Amino acid sequence: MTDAAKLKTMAGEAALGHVEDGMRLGIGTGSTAEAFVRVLADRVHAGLDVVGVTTSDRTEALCRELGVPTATLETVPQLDLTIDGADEVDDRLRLIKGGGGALLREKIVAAASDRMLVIADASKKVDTLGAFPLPIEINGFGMMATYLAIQKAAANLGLEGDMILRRRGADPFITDSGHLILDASFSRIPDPEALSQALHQVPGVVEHGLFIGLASEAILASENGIETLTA
Ligand code: ABF
Repeated sequence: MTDAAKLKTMAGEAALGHVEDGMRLGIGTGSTAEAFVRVLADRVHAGLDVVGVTTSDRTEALCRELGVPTATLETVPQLDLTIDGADEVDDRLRLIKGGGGALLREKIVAAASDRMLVIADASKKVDTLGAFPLPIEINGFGMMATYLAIQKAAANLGLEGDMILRRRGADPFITDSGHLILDASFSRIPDPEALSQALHQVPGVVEHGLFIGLASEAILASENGIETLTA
């Protein structure tokens, strides 16, 4: 196992300490969330009784492969705990997510949960959000108009930078819900709340990767051990 993989497993194992018998879990996307699913599967095989609502087709497939029971948010609409990765986390537990392309389902699942626990390696901790390009999920209809409206909304907040349509090979990347993603390189987002509100005013924006007021705790793994941030 590489050092990076060990840190993800460490974070996943620490997250298991928050999982109790009978819990309804939101299960995130990305390599750290996958490390959590692997340690969770071992516990399930040892008798832990949980059900997971997954945030992507990819995580759903992994849960099925490893024998972690899953349900949909339609049948289990209220969750006890969501465990998910992040691309950036600040000391107020504000997050950038969506590098894996699953931000819409991740946000719906996190919002349906009593608690959201972020798991990551410590390199994801930042003073100011924004070095990681902000993923913005948009409807394909009127894409150029939406692009310009986002650019204007951001400029009104003093934010400028490239916005690039995410691709998978030669084709646009399509999310599990059939939308497109713009990755916005603002470098620094000093007021994430204002940007979040402004983006929600743009009709073509389906959702964005700023997660504010959702995470209750973060487990950050480094070679020095686990650091825990709480809201
Ligand atoms: C998901 O996976 C995302 O919201 C975030 O984009 C990404 C983090 O991936 P990793 O754990 O592989 O760094 O949680």
